[in-house]
Order: sequence, then C-alpha cells, then structure tokens
Amino acid sequence: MDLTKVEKEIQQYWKDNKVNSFDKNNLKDKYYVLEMFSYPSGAKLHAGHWYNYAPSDSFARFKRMQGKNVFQPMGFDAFGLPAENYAIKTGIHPEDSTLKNIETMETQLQNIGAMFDWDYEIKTCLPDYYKWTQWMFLKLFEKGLAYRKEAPVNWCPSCNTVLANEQVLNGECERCGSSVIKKNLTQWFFKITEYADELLDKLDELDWPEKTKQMQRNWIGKSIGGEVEFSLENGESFRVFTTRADTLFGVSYVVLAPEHPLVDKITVKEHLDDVKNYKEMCLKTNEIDRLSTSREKTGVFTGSYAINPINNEKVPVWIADYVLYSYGTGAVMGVPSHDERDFAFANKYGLPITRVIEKASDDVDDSLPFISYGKLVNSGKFNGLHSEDAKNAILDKLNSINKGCKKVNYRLRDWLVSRQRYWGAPIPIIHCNHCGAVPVPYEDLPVKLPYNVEFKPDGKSPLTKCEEFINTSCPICGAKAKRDADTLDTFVCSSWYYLRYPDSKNDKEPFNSELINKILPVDKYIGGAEHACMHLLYARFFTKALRDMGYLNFDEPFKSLVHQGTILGTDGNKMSKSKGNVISPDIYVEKYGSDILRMYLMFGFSYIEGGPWSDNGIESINKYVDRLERILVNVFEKDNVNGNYGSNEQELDYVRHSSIKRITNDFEIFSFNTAIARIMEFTNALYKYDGLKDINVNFEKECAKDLLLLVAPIMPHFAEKLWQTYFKNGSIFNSNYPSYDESKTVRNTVEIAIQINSKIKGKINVPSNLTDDAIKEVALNDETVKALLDGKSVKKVIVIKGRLINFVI
Ligand code: ANZ
Ligand code: ZN
Repeated sequence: MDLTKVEKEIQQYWKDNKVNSFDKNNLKDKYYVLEMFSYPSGAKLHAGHWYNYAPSDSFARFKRMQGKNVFQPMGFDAFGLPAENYAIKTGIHPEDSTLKNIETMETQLQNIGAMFDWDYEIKTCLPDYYKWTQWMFLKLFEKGLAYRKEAPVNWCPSCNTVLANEQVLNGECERCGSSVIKKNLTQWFFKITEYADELLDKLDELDWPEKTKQMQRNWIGKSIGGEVEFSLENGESFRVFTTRADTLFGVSYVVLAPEHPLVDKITVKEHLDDVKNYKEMCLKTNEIDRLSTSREKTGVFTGSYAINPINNEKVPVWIADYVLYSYGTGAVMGVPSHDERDFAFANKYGLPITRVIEKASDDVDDSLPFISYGKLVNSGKFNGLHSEDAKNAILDKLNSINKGCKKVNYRLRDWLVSRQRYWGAPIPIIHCNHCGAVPVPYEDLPVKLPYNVEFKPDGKSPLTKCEEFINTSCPICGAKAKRDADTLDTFVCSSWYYLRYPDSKNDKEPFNSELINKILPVDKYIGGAEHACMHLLYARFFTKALRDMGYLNFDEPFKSLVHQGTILGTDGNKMSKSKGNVISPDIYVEKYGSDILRMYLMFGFSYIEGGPWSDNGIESINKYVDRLERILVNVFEKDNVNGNYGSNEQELDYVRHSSIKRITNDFEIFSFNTAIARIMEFTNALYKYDGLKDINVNFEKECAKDLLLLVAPIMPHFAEKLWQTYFKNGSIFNSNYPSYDESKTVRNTVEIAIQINSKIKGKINVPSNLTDDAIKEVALNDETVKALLDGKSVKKVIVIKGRLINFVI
C-alpha cells in the first residue's frame, strides 16, 4: 500500500472517531505514559527526536491494546536560554520564534501518527501555564522552601546569567561552554536540601535504571561524620567537618578555605601579602579543578595556630584551595598519614606526618611509628577500638566537652532558581522599601511577561529596563515598589508539568488534587539519561513538597523510568545543527511513510543504546513490509475453509504462541528490535505454512490476524488500514492484544533419522506425540525429504516411533 497516502487517511479516521482520546471517567485501568516534553529549539524535529517519541508511542499503543486506559499527552518546554540567545542573534522575538517552532513541531509529531491526546497539550511559556508556575513559587515561599540570600554563585560571563550547580559541567557553562566564574549575588533558592534524606532513601523503591539512581545518590552525596572545634589564640574558634574523627590524634595542621571569613582576622602581618595574593588567585579557579586529586596542592600559612581539642596540641593554620568553602564547614583538619590530599600537601610544605591508625593510607610508609589512640589519651579508653567505634568514642568525648558533635553532610546544595534573563516566568515578588520582599497576591497572578523588552543582556536582568513592568506598588502598604526583575530557571516549569497535563485547562487551580491523585504517579516515564541530576531530582522535590502541603497523596512522580539511547549522525557524533549531521525525518516520511521510518528506528537500534544513523536498513524494512502485506492480504482474501489440526498446524501454532509471549515480554522492557525480529520469524512461518498443501484456512486466518495485531503498535497506520479493510469493527486499537497459551509456547519435537532403502540419509525434527501416519505426513512435506526422494515414487514407508522413518523406493 502507499503508506504516504494511507497515513493521512488513517490519521483523519482517528481524529474523526476520537480514537486517541483518554477517558477521564474510567480511571481504574489508567496507564500514564509520559515522554519528556520537547524543547522547541531549532525549527524542526530531527530523527533523534522521532527516536524518542515513536517507539515509546508504540509502547503506549501496546499498553492500550492490553486493555489499559492510556494517557499519553504532549507539550512544550517553551521558555529558556536557547530561544533567547537565538533572539539576540537574529533579532526575532523569542515569543514569535518559539510559537512558530511549536507549530512546526506539532505538525511533525502529528505526522508520526502518535497516540497523543492533543486536548491536554501544554506550552509552558503561555500565561495560562506560567501563572501556576508562579503559584508554585509562592507556595514554596509560604512554606519557607523558597528564600533569598547572598551567596557566591556560578556566573556565566557569556550568557550573562547565574547557573545552578547542576548546570556547570567541568567548570563550564552547560549551554555555551564558557568558563564559569564565581560572583557574589543575592539570589532565590529552593530548599531542596530539606528533602535530601527522603530523596536519597526513596530511590531504592523506584524502578529506574540503576546507573541513574546511583548518579542521584552521588549527587546528593550523604556523608556521615562529625564536626570538631579548633580554638585559636585570639579567642576565636572554627569547626572542621570530618568523616574520620578516628584520625584526630594525627592532625598536624588545619586548613581554612581561602574564602573563609576568619582568614582575614587571623592572618598575621608578615603573611598578609601572601594570603591576599593567594586569595586572588583562587577566584579564578573553579571548584572542579580545586577538587581534582591529581592537581598539585598549593596553599599559604596564615601565621596563626589552633588547638586540637583532643590533646591540646598546637597546629598551624593554613589556607589552601583544595578546601572548598561551600562544603561542610569550609575547613578541614589535615591528617597526612591517612588522607592522600593531606599527605601531598604535608609533603610539599614539610608538615609533620603522624600515623595513628594501623592501616595508613597507601602513600604513607608503614614503618612510621604507630601511636595508638589509647597511649595518647592515657586512659586506655580508645585502645584497640575499631575505627567506627573510635569515631564514635572520640565524637562523644568532644561532645561532652562542647568541642564537637556528630554531623551528617550533603553534597547537595539548595537549588538556585533566579535567572537574569528575559525568556522565563517572572518571579512573583515585589520589593518594597518598607515591607521587604512581598509575594504577589494569588489573585493577581499571572505576573505577565511583557512583550516589548530590550532583551540584549548586559549582566542585569532585561526586565529591570522595562519601566511599565518593574514599577508597581506594594501589596501590603501601597508605597511605590519594584517587581523582582529576575525570571525562573526553566527547570522550575518542568518540575511540575506532569501534574498539569491531566487537568491542563483548569483555570481555578494548577490541578484538581482528587483527579491527579487518581491519574498519577506516571506509570512509565521515558526520556534522556542526561536529566539524572537536574530535572529528575527537581521533579521529585516538587512532588514531595506538594505532598507535604496536602495537594498530593503520593511520594514519587515517576514509578518506572526508561532512558532511550541517542541517535548519532552518520559521523558518529550526537546529532546537532552545529555539527551539520542532522537527519531530517521528513524526507523518509515522504518517501516511505512514517510507519516505515518508525519500524526502522525500532528495528535498527537497541532502544536504550541508540547508535549512528545509516540509510541501509530502511530499504529492507520497506521490502519486508511489502512482503508482509502480500502475505496477509493473500490469507485475508481466502474463503473460510475449516481443516484439520495436525502437525503442520501445531508447528505454526508453536511459532505463533511463542512469538506472542516473547514479543509481549520484549515490549515490556523496551526491547523493540528483538520483538520485531520475532514478528519477522512469525511472518516466515506463516508464509511457509501457506505453501503447504491441505492447509487449514480458518486456522491460517487466525494466525494472520494475530500477526496483524502484533504489528499494530509498530506500524499503526498500516495495521489500521488492513484492519479496516478486512475486519471492519472499529479501530484496531480498540481490539485486544493477542494472548498466548503457555502450553503451546514450547516446541515438543524429536529428532528422527530419514532412511532411504534402509540407509541413513538425513535427520528431521517432528513434533513428539505424533501418530505414525502424522509423522509420515510431516516427513513427506519436509523440504529435505522431498529433495532426498527427488520425485521418485515411494513403495513403502516404515516408521519406528521416536527413532526413524524409512522410505522404500
Ligand atoms: C580528616 C580526614 C582524615 C578526612 C582522613 C579524610 C580522611 P566526604 O566523604 O566527601 O564528605 N573535607 C571536609 N570538608 C571539606 C571541604 N570543605 N573541602 C575539601 N575537603 C573537605 O569527605 C569528607 C572529608 O573531606 C573530610 O574528612 C575532610 O577530610 C574533607 F584520613 O577529615 B577528612
Ligand atoms: Zn510595603
């Protein structure tokens, strides 16, 4: 069939008959399949996008045919830097370019023939959506989960904006690759750290790829240790965070991060210049480099000494950039005998190295004198303790003299959400000289993003320059006040969109809780692995915060998660416009039809691995589909004839039931390429059966119908067309996926020898439990046997069950 024509016709049929509509009134068997929504960048979807959406749509169709009431919406993550950067380059307003891109993408997504219910579409850049993003901000603010503080933040000098920690990759801006610097700015944060423990613990319960869970665990970075207080001669004191309190007797120096506020207070005169120069140098180094173990350690002495609280020993206070101000307390105790970095540092600056634990770290010479805890404390109390017990004993002791305590630290930082950019949801806060930061009253939402704004960045938020936006009055006292000129990180928009979809037209509230509690959590979430530490973590935080506010009754937004692989260009690089290796799906859709492209994507790659694009496979898929059509049509057009159920039928039945079983299982785990391989096997078996004489046509038709149903999720237009032609009872997607009979999924065969005139000539497999006559029939129909007999007439056949069959010619 000419799919390019048929597809249009079928899409119209689906539309007219509302085949893709989700039934909100029947939520018992709901199944929420969600693909991460698109960012409307560039003008068009490329083959990589189709790879995300087409196979997962096949999964959704499969679930639907299994009887689920599938909800599969689509929308656009429409705010963000790329549209704004594009606007800066071309002068085209981000709103215009974004809405236009969305239109093109909608058409393309409709061309796939995906089962999206477009009635639920959302576009995050429209006020009817971002009104509720602002509502979310206010709710978090109300609960103390959104706050403002001055902090050294990541600043991208090229994008002219701050970045979240998660958006800094190896010290570079995730978007443009410029080196990120630190700047002190007052910014808005979401208190995701409040949920650190739950975000960590609940991971164990999720059906997510293990690697992604591990990435989140590392990112949250829970570290169990303690704080130890060191006093200075001038009466000041500071605390260090350590996971190795058991090494406290081995401290030979302490280090403050260069940014630590005590540094200026304690540096003695002779060292002032060194310290000042060193601090300046540090401003230029990013955290990733500072943490690198291979980098040469540097530092300077402040001239001051601190007292070790466990033995009152005096140790020098240094500053060094391998200590980060943003982690723990911004200070560490140096234990060169048991820590690699400290060892390198002590070696370089000639600081003493004392081994206090039997097992020194690898660098340390085991022949160094070993001092046990007990000897030093003189009480024998710590003698011979295991290190965990020693840690506890030491921290308990410090606690009793008010010089320390147990402490859990997280690597996770609060999420910085304000951006000095134009194309985002305005932060719904008004700054009043008298009342401070005042939330915009709920009834005044949305705070609309004005259209006429000079969006060229100069380091200040573009909205500062928009008089009619920025000037307002204080909702509390009525005095002249100014709106917050920053916009929200686009990850805020995508942190709750999955909650909006089922109720996307609600203009009274972001969603109706009762409804959402029935439709969520998402049953299958599909998207890229690159979102492990951002979107997927932020969305979990939002769900938990909204749950604690009473709006949701579940803990996790995405029960089960699948990452698709990446389609690369023919050159093996990630497809991107800038690399010039983008494959446009449109030409394939025009030439072969979207079903062929979809099947090619599903068969040519392992879905979770991806790989480089190649044109080679698509033509053979096209040929296979032609053949499949011929085979199916041939069977469907036959008159119904009932026949026997013999060994031929048994063999085809085995292929049929075992295929259904395997394909069903393969679909569950997104192993589409293997599923399609089985469909092809089934096709071959049907073809082979059709070539036999005396076949059972009714049975053959049943098998062909099953094959068509199996093909439906993969080639929805093709299957629907044949269904409409030969079965005529509504959409194929309202029919049931074929089921299998477990007892028929195993082939019970025995190998028997073929003899001609009592000489062994070959072997064939025949189903076990066959009568002698049936074995004879199978053998006579077998290609090998036919070839051996070579048309000669058979005088006599002798069957010895389970052993051999002898033809006398
Ligand atoms: C003494 C010690 C001895 C340490 C030893 C380790 C081994 P995690 O697991 O990452 O939490 N540390 C603490 N604060 C730091 C900072 N702001 N910048 C750089 N390093 C810092 O590691 C905690 C350990 O990292 C702490 O335990 C501290 O060094 C160091 F044999 O204290 B340890
Ligand atoms: Zn006021």
